[in-house]
Amino acid sequence: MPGVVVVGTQWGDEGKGKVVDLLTQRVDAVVRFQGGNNAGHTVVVGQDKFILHLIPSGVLHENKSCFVGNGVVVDPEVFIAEIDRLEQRGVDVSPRKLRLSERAHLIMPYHKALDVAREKAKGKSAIGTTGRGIGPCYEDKAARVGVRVVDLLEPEILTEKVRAATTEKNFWLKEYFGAPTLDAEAIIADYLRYAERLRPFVTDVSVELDHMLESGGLVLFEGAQGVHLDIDHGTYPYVTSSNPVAGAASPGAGVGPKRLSGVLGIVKAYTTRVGSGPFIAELEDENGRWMQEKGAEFGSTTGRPRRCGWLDTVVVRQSVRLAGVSCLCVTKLDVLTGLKTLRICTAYKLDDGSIVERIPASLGVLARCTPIYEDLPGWEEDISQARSLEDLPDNCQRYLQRLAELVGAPLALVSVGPERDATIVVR
Ligand code: 2SA
Ligand code: GDP
Ligand code: MG
Repeated sequence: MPGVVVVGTQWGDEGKGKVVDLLTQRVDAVVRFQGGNNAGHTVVVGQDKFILHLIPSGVLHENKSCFVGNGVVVDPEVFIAEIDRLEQRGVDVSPRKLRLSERAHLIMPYHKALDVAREKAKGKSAIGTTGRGIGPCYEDKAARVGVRVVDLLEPEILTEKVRAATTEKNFWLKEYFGAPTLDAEAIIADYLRYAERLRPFVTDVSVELDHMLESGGLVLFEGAQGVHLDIDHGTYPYVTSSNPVAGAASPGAGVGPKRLSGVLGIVKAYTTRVGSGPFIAELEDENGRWMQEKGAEFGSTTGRPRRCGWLDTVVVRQSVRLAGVSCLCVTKLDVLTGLKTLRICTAYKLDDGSIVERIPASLGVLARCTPIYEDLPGWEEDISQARSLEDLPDNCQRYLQRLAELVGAPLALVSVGPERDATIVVR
């Protein structure tokens, strides 16, 4: 399997960071292909906890390559700070190991200012973005006025682009949003400084990956966010501005689709969502609070509390289809230990009594849906030390079996704690 894609099958924060770190030992390289530093991927090694935002979650391993692909939007200040923080903690993040695509788009200060201003102006209908400038950066990319990593190495082009963009963005910031404007010359000076730090990391990621794959190397493509935050397939407009589906690894890293031979879908054993938008199986009772507390469900980037709910297999089944998931990794199963009855949402009921098994495109229709649940008995036993399926209580095994059955993909891994070794390898 030359290229395996890891994707979140819900609304992100399924535990992709843990799984990517764990699987890195089996591959040669790890690649980010979409999103930016809106992502927060947590890796726990012994007593140490690392939260990665832009740098691939394989970085803690020696002698593995890490790539930031062209599909990622890169805030250079955050990228440099992340390198420095990791280096201070003894992690090798040299240009020998970490490579940055020359085609990746840069998040600029005006992207962050516009993200925040737009959310504020939306008031109650705000998306609940991370405020990191992700949307406005992808907008500029699509509008063909974005600033790319390669522009950092050509100061005249950088200067021209930043001056033009700042003039336009200042107009919107001041005239439309009543927000403070930005100084183009100060931005140019900062970005030219970042250029000197970034220069050694910059490369043609597509070419390097091609060499690696041609010579039999194994590559892991690390998705960020989750399929239901996908700009095309998610709960639009309550989505992010990239494509977290597995297929996006091809354009986002510059590899042909035939290189992608497997897709591992990460499924949290219950559901969480951070930010606004529909969430049919959401709980606002003691069960939801249980998941929030036991699962420590706070945003890894913004610290916002995550909304919690029962496992929704309509959501996951749809992701299995959209991302072509070949097998599953179920995470945070340990968080459910102690709940008497577990509910699994198997379909939705529309207010006219009809059954809905796919998420409707219309948010109006979705708002008329309520969950149909199947109840399963819970378990009391501590499962955090389980290392094989047989170590799990019968009811826990039943829950997993039913999950796999309902979503239509086989189990490959089960995670029972944040640490690397708190994992069951099924197949
Ligand atoms: P944006 O900033 O434009 O991408 O926000 C648009 C929506 O996408 C959601 N989003 C996320 N959802 C879950 N996890 C994410 N990463 C962080 C984490 C989030 C955090 O690991 O916990 O710390 O708050 C992430 N990034 C974007 C976002 O909430 C909006 O709903
Ligand atoms: P990601 O964005 O998908 O990488 O997920 P996050 O890192 O944002 O959130 C997942 C959280 O759950 C992190 O704090 C992880 O350390 C933690 N975690 C991952 N797997 C497990 C697990 O199996 N059990 C428990 N209790 N925590 C886990
Ligand atoms: Mg996260």
